[in-house]
Amino acid sequence: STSTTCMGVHILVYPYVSSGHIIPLLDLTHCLLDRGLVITVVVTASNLPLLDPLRSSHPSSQLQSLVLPDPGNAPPSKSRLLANMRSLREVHYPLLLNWFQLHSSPPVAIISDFFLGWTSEFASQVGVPRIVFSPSGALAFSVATFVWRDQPQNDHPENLNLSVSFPKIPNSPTFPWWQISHIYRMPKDSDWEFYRNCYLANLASWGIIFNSFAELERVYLDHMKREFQNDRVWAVGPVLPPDDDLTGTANRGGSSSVPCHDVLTWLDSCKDHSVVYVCFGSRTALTCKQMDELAAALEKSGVHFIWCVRQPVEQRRTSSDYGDLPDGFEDRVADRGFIIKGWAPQVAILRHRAVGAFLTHCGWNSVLEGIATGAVMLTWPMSADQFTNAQLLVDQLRVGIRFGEGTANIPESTELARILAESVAETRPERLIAKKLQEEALSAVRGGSSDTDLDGLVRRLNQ
Ligand code: AWU
Repeated sequence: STSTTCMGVHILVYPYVSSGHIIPLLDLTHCLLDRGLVITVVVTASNLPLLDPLRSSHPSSQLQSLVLPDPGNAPPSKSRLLANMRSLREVHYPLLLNWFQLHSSPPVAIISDFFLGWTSEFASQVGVPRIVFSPSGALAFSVATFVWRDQPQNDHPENLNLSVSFPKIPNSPTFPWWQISHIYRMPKDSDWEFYRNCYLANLASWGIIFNSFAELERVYLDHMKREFQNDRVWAVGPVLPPDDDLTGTANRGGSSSVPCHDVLTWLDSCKDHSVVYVCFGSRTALTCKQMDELAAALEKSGVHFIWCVRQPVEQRRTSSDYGDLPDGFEDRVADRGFIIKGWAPQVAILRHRAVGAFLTHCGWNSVLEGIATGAVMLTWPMSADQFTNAQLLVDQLRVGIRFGEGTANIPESTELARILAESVAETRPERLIAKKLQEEALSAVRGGSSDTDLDGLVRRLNQ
């Protein structure tokens, strides 16, 4: 890494608390530290252990943490996300202001997650630029901008056509608005206002960093450059721990529920590209129906698989809504299935030569990790930007195969079994595309477009 003599400026990095947001921003922090910046990371007490891999590879003269309280019981909001967003502002704003004012050499810029729109107001109060970090792609961010800024009052999303608003995007899908109509159906109450102001603050920020790369989303990144009307739009992804950092990879985002070594040894016994890895991110738990159809499909398909089964993050609905593995399933598939209940070492698994396909909910980190490891992607989007991400994979990049859609569209297990069995065939057309995309992703972060953007970002910060 950079010698400590050429120390860069001091910046504040402020991730949003959930895994899908803090993991990529900590990976980016690793890259910024390697380029000599001095960084203070704002972290809640429960997330502090996630900094361990960073702290073991960077001196405390360069990396500090500012531990602030976990989001408490915020003013009542319909969703956990909004409750957290409000609570983080309520509790952290005054503490952060106090820290800034007392600091002997306060940060010269703030990089904060797009769910922390209020940090724009904070940044202008302390007189430093705020840069948004988007853990989602430029397409998803463009759609959100279109929805929250250009069409806030429109109550008939069905008659909107995305291609109208992005004329420069070839074959852009006519966005299936029903998938985000929940945004439109939100009553225009204080929650809606808070969320919309967050997005408007992001658009008014000094600049934006995407965990994406030019070869993947060029048209959408160019669209965002027109939106921001400046060159302060950087695509620096896929931000991932280095291949040779096995410890950092094995414990990325949390310690694995099974020893990483056991999973990799099991994979060593499998043929190249023969295993389907199944995981729906850090928060999604499957309903009973989804669980039953998927278990039956994995059983009927005969494929080797690793299935990371997640319990609900919070009992938003009664536990009967969530599925458990069918009785006897684990015994019946013991010869070719590896079940992980809890947290899987996802990147270590995807990097193994035996993994050929990735059944994913299309969370943006999983999309990038699947692309960076050359997996054929089976798409089963569940919420948020996952539908947009699935469209990008299937309809535009042609590296994805549609598997399911939310809890409404659950195909029958025999059909799913066929897709699973075909996904690991060497002759799949998607496999060639996946290989090409993987090469583009890896070259972007190894001296290519993402490295160039990252160097440009660091130069601007050091100015
Ligand atoms: P990912 O983005 O794949 O999914 P979520 O956790 O659902 O997070 C936003 O992140 C997405 O755009 C949203 O749609 C939403 C959210 N992981 C792991 O290592 N082991 C596990 O068992 C489960 C997950 C890692 C995985 C990835 C992250 C999940 C940006 O999806 O490698 O890095 O956790 O993020």
